[in-house]
Amino acid sequence: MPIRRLSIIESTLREGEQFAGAHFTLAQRRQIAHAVDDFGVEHIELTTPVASPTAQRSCREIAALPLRAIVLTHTRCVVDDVLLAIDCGVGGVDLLFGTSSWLRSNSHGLELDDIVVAAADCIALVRAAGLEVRFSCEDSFRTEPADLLRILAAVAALGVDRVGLADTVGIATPAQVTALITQLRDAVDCDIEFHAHNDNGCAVANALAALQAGATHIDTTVLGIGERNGIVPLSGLIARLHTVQPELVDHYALERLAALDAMVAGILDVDIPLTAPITSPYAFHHKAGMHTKAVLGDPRSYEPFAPERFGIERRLLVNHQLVGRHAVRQRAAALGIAGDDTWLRRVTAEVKRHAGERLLRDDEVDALLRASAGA
Ligand code: HCA
Ligand code: CU
Repeated sequence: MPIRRLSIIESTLREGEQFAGAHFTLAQRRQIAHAVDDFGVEHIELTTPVASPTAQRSCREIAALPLRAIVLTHTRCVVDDVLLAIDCGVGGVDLLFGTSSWLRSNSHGLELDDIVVAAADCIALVRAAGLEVRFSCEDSFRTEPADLLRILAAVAALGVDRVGLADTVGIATPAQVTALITQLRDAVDCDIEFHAHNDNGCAVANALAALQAGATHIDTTVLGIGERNGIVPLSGLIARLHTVQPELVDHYALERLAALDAMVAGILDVDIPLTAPITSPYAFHHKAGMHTKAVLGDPRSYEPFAPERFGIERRLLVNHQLVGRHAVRQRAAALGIAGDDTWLRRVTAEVKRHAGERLLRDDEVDALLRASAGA
């Protein structure tokens, strides 16, 4: 089914802070909030102000920034926590409850009806404050579907703006996500949020399945950071949607994505993962001769989308043994060197001979080309 709506809930300042290597200063939190806002996300989710005095200060400060996005804070279904969240000036509250039998027996010990009662008080408080309210079930995919639907239908009837499903331990398959969201779509009238962990590498695929089955909101973080190996990376979601339904992501500042990932990687002192869609340093590098030949003819031969749309340049590599003569000719032309086909074949063979031992540096390739021009 075509996706009709998408809102991104950018949770780098909540789920992202749960990444083992993350600690943001207040100034960095402001910087990240502005950057994701400039990118154009619809919501920014913050750590609960109950976490620490600094978390509370951050929540108040970020809620007061002149941002286009609605600022939300993650909050347990505890009345005092909800009152503090409201007092911090946020635009909405993301309530959550553990509903799997694991969490019901090992965490809070409540029965289903008690969960709905606890949620009802908190939902009423947020609604009375005129703020957006969401209720989500942690570990939705290890909760009995009948229990899950019963709780979410009950909170939807209490007037929440959104209900959420969370694949807390990253075990769901796209088919399971499709099935559960389809059932939920029939059970509630409100918006549906989906939060996907990436333990099995399926977070982006699951987010797409959720949207196609009728979810409206997807949680992301920059670089996908979060508990364990994280959740849906913003760049992964954008790549996925740009491929299937580009009009859904066209209004975001796509040309800012690479700088956003680089900024957060810099703050965390990590590299952008080399497997990251779009923003990997290698996402638009072409190497083998067959590839570079076709890309020189038409980049679409080996590119799912144009790097220019993201403000990134493609590169054709000539420093290796898989090099083809078309790429060599192009590099030579950039140096102002041209020659006939015999020359081109000879210099390509020369590059291959040297690069058979190791990858060459760019200046080494250029020296070979210059030397062959003089020969
Ligand atoms: C957490 C759990 C959570 C919540 C997701 C949500 C999860 O770390 O508090 O609020 O929908 O993965 O279940 O991130
Ligand atoms: Cu999570």
